[in-house]
Amino acid sequence: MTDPRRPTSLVVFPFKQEEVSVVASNLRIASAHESVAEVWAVAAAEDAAMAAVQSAAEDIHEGPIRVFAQERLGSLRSGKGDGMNTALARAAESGFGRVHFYDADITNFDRSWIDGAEAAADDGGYQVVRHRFPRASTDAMITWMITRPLLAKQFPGTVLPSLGQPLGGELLLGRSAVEALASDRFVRARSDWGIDTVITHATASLGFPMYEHNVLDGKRHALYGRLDEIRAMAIECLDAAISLRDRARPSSTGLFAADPPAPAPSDLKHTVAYDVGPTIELLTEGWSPEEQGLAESFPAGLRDEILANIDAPSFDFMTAEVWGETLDTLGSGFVLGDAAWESLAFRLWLMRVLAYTTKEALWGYDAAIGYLEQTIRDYEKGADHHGHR
Ligand SMILES: Nc1nc2c(ncn2[C@@H]2O[C@H](COP(=O)(O)OP(=O)(O)O)[C@@H](O)[C@H]2O)c(=O)[nH]1
Ligand SMILES: [Mg+2]
Repeated sequence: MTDPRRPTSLVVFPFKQEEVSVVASNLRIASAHESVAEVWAVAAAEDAAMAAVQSAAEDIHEGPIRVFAQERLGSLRSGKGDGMNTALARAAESGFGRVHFYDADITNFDRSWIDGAEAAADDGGYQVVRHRFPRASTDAMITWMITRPLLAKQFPGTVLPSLGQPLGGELLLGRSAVEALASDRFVRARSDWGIDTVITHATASLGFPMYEHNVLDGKRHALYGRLDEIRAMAIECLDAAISLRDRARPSSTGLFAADPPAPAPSDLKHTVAYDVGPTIELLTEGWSPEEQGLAESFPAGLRDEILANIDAPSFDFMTAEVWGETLDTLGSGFVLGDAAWESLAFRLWLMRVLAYTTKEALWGYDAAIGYLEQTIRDYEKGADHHGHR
């Protein structure tokens, strides 16, 4: 029997290049929590950013903090996945009862994030508690346009299309989930931005009871400007979602519960999450003959609309339905690491994001989010309809 008063949770912050004061504040908050036995900050590399966090951590005395660099464990670009997998491997060998992961750049992190996850794990016995929070209607464009549609198409009728934030990096894993993930070779290989997608799929398909917990004030963190700042993330998350195609289907009877939907804070309702004008310019820049050739292999109607972007930006045609067909074509052709495929996939995603931003996103927050949710239900229904698994 473990002593219920003894803290047994580990909190992990993967970090690369973040504001040191923000990281330090998060380390302090986590290590001061009475459920937390230890805090780990896992750096992308042994570099100046790691040294700065290490030095800041030396001034924190609330509890033990370890700062170390990630190991090379996976087979793709070495990124956040190696960071999370390094922590999972070490945690599986230690005695922690639970492991929390949080992004290091959250500026409104406080003890309520830990409380919320611990409470769901205590009360409901959930092995996986995922934090979910409201986002601006033009934020989360990888989640809404890539990950959720592909989960809906590939795993209709399971828990996966219902998850609000399948890419969320804020979650609690119970001991069994930590051990299962640490010994999962498919998860371990995913060293890049695809890690969150494969962890979400793995925990669901292993049948761990799962809970989605609301963080009412939203997650405040570093935002971006032109969408090419998240180009690698979009491409790697696309590849990760496609890579699940032939993986296990979660049973539809797995235990899943979530906090009820909650209203978004009003400032979020008026935030435009990225710079639209400069992003439009990316549609026409730098088409290579190889990329053009790939676009020519798309279904006839679609092909001409896509290729029009060589001369002038054009994206109104990329409706939810057309995007669904585009995802199908990407699903059978896209090759990670192939420059022409990456450029084309990124550009197609931009077309979809811009089509939505300049039309449905203008309807106001609640209507826009309602529309996005409906697109996911439609992708899921369309997949059922076509007898997809
Ligand atoms: N260990 C490690 N952490 C990373 C790496 N890349 C990003 N991170 C961290 O992963 C978290 C999420 O990254 P962020 O850029 O905030 O993604 P976003 O919030 O989805 O835009 C942050 O804490 C980053 O510092 C990496 O290569 N290794
Ligand atoms: Mg962030």
